[in-house]
Amino acid sequence: MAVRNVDELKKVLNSYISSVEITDVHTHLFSSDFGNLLLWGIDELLTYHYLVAETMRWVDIPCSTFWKMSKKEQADLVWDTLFIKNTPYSESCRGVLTILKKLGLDVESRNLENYRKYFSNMKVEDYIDKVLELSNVKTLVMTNDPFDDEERKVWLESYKGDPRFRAALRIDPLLNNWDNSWIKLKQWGYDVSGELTENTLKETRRFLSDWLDRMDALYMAASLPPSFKVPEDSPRSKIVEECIIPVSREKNIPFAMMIGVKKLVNPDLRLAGDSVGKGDINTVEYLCVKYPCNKFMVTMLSRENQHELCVAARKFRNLLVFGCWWFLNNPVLIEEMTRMRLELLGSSFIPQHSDCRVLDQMIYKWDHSKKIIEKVLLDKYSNILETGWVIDESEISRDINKLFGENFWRFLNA
Ligand code: HDL
Ligand code: ZN
Repeated sequence: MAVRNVDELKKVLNSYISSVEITDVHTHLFSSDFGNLLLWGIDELLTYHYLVAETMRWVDIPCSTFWKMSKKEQADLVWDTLFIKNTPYSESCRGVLTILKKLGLDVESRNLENYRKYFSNMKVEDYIDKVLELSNVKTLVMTNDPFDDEERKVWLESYKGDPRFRAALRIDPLLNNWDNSWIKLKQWGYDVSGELTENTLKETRRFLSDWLDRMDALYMAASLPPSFKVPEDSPRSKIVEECIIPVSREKNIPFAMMIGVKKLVNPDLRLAGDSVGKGDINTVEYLCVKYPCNKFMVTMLSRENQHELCVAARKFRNLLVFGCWWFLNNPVLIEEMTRMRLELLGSSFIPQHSDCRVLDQMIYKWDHSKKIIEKVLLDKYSNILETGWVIDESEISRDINKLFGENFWRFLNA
């Protein structure tokens, strides 16, 4: 059916955005195989590190006192501080309220004990089904770290798999902490040394290949500091060019670079202590041009990197830009970045990933982002209608499917 005016457009756009099956390309969730590594429920939601950081701005207890509290005591303090003593304006606070509403709980009651009761009767398998159904996420990609002892044990001993949960091999320790990581590889039977000899590089490639196969990983990923540079005279640069590039080429899988994390600027905040710095787009361009048969997914943490990342994507079809990551995952910046990307790249990018650490967050992260993406797309389609161009409903459906999943799967299969 041809869409000729804004009223028809609004209806068609809303129906497709509301019903599109989503592929969530980056999360920190785990299938039920991984037991307690999968976080869920109101107390995990309230102690999400974003809310911990926001709470510590108001209270005068030392972080060490907070960390000594039980999970319930921490959640009580966060709830009282951010939701009762202050208005929950922030995106992560509002997210908790969206989740409660979508679950059909009485948000107006502000009764945390009642919310806890709802979760106390829930089986995790049932809740996974409920959350994925509510958020319309068909497939999500985990963040899988073989250097995490608890997770590695599951992969080696008990993993069965859930087709909705796909793996990504996360290799931060290899790239950002080689001096300690090579010792672990040696313990695991890889004939490596601290020095990056040919044999060490070969054995490191074998390590990557073994884990990519074991996990049936869709891509390899690493979060990287603002100073991330290739080429440079460093173990990280050598491992990227001598290990990651050849193995991802051989397996024909992307290397996902998540650039701009300044780790632990406030160590007392632990996971909540990381910050942001502007990364170097020259490294992205260097890798894309030198390795045209390799595929790179890139997200950058600094707002100041976004425009040059879009321009770089215009130059390289082996570069797929994805998500509004972490400190960018706020309405004002999601809107700005989505407009910029549509205007520079058309629909050849992945507008969002959830980055969920707590299962329930799927509900709000996608609800909030879809509303903003819909608003921007309404503008863009309206601009086109004004020229006399007529858009068919099937074309809107095609575009939405590409943005919310097909661009990712097509890139993987390219
Ligand atoms: O490195 C990452 O994947 C980041 O997303 C971090 O996990 C960060 O702590 C986070 O949870 N961001 O949302
Ligand atoms: Zn993440």
